[in-house]
Amino acid sequence: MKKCALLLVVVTVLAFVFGGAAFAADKKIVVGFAQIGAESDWRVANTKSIQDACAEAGIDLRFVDGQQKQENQIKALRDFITQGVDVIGFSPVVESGWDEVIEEINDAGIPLILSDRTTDIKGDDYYVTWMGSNFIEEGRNAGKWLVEYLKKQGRNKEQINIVELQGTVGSGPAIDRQKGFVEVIAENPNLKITQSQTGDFTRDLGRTVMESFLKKGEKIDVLYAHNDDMALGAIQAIKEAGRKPGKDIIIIGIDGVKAAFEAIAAGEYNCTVECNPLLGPQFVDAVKKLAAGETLPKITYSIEGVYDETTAKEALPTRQY
Ligand code: GYE
Repeated sequence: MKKCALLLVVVTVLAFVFGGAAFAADKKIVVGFAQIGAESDWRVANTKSIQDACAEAGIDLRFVDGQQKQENQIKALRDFITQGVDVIGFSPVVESGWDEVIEEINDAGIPLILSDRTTDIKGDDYYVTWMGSNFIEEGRNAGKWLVEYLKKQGRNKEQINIVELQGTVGSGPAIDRQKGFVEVIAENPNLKITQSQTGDFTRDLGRTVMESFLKKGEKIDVLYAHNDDMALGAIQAIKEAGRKPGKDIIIIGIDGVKAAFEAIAAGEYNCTVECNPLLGPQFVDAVKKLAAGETLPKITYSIEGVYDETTAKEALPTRQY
C-alpha cells in the first residue's frame, strides 16, 4: 500500500516536471475566459466562436465580458483563480498593467492561454500558447493596398491627406496597425496622415470622431480605420456631411466583417483587411492538448487576406462573420 502511494507521488511529480497534463482530464474541464467586451462585430463573432466550440466539446465555460474595462478583466481573472478553474483564456484589452494578476495566475499553477491580443510582459514563460493575428502585417497590408490603388487611379504623385481612426488606446492591434501602416506610408512622400484620433473600436465613436475630422474643413482624401466598425460609423458621418464615401473619400478598414463586405459591394467602402475572429476551435484544441499533456506552440498566426471592389462581392456569400 505504502509502495503504491509512493509510486503515485513519483508519477505525479514526474508528470508535473516533464510537462504532463496540467489538470485531471477524466472530469469535465472548467475554463474561465476573460473577454474584452462586445465593442465590434468582430468581437461578437469571436465570443460566439469560443462559446460554440466550448459547448460542442462539453467544456464548462465561465465566460466574463469585461465591457472594455481593464479593472473588470482583472476582477474576472482573480475570480477564476478563486474558483480553481483548470485553464484560463484571456484577451487583454490593453497591453500594460497585467504583471501582478498574471503572477497570481502563474503562482496558482493555472495554465494561461492568450487569444487575440497580447501583453507587454517580457518573455513568454507566463502563458502556454497564444493564437491570433499579425496586426503589424495587417497595417502594412492596408498601406500597401492604398499605394497600389492610388497608382491605378493615376494619383500616385498627388498630395494625399489621410485621417486615421485608431483602436483602443494602448491595445496591441491599435499600436501595431498604426506601426505597420505608417511604415508603408513613410516610403511614399505624397502620403500624409493629417489627423489621428481613437474611436475605441466602436461604431458610435467612429461616427463622432469622423464628424469632428470633417468639421475642421481640411482636405480629406482617405480614411484609414483600425477596424470596420469605426469605418462604418464614419461612413454615416461622411454621408451626413454631403460627401460620397468610397468615392470622395477612400475608405480602408480592418476585420472583414459582413457589413464591410456589403458596404464594399454597395460602392461605399473600398478595402477591408481580413482579421479572423473564429478562434474558438483553435482555443478548444489547445485546451484539449493541454489536458493530454502535449506541448503547444508559443505562437499561432491566423492566415488572412485583403478584399476590395474586385473581390468582395464574389466572396460575400461565403463569409462566416
Ligand atoms: O479588430 C476589433 C476588435 O483585437 C483584433 O478588436 C481585435 C480587434 C478587432 O474590437 O474590431
